[in-house]
Amino acid sequence: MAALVQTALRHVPAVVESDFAQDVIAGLSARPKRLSPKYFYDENGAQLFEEITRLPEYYPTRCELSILERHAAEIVKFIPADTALIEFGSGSTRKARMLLDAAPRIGAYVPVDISSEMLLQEAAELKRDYPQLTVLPVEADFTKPFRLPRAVSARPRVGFFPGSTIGNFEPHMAAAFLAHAAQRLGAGATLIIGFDLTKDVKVLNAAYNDAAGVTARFNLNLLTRINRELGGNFDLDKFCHQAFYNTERRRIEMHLASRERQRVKAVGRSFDFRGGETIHTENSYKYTPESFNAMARGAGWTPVAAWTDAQGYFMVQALVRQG
Ligand code: AVJ
Repeated sequence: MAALVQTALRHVPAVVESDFAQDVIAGLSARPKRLSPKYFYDENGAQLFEEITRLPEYYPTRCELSILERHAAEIVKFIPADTALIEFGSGSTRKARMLLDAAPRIGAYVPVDISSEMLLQEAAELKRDYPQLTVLPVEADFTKPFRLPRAVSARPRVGFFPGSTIGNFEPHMAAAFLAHAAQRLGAGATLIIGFDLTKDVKVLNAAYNDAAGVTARFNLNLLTRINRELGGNFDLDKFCHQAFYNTERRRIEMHLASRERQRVKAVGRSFDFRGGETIHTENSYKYTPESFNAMARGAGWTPVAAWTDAQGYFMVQALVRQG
């Protein structure tokens, strides 16, 4: 009996310990079912997201790039000499490079990202292109507390959080993130942050329901990832992508809807789906300049400047820490 128990224990796969495994078990056991959008970004998901950013319907990336391009000189006025620029969830360094080019006196660049492969590769390429710059990648889930490298403690600190990633957080979590960022970046800190604005519902819905179906593949890739990494048996033909703007809550919701009643296995467990039941995979909150300012003020920041694109679709703001 003891031997049997031991054998069983030895065969418990290591994945049971991972955050991903735990979150999948909890999320698929919850009512309504849910999964965190942070798990979209495995290698394939990161690639699909890059593809999304080039879709004609997906305006946020283009709008933010146009803002950074047009206003870089003004934006970097909020970045003191020898600053450590700390980017949350960097992925590609394309946007940071626009600031680095406009403010060559930035002393250190600290990309913080959950996906180590892309992080280290991008950091190495940046180091090559900016030999004067100290590059200190931090592999961490920036939604949780993490330590800044000791080497940045003597420098002024500017946070950089582009891409409207903050839109993925529930409003109370977004406020908590901003408050933690204020603490972590310390006295005198600045935060440069990009967020998506409310707009015509047709424009919003089209951005998350592209004609080429890339967003659908991006959403469904979460199931592929569970199949591969957590021994799942999701049949992708039995789920479909759903995305719609929830006007009351000012957010795009993405779901994966079960086309029929079915039972699926993952992480060694079974999960039952009713026909039409969904897994809620993402919220993408849209703000008005006023609603964002109110949240930032409540979290210890003072908005000092804001820039938008020609259509008024997207906003980049500079915030300075209160007190
Ligand atoms: C990376 C969170 C900004 O919310 O628009 C794009 C992710 N999801 N299409 C967004 C996403 C579907 C994106 N963010």
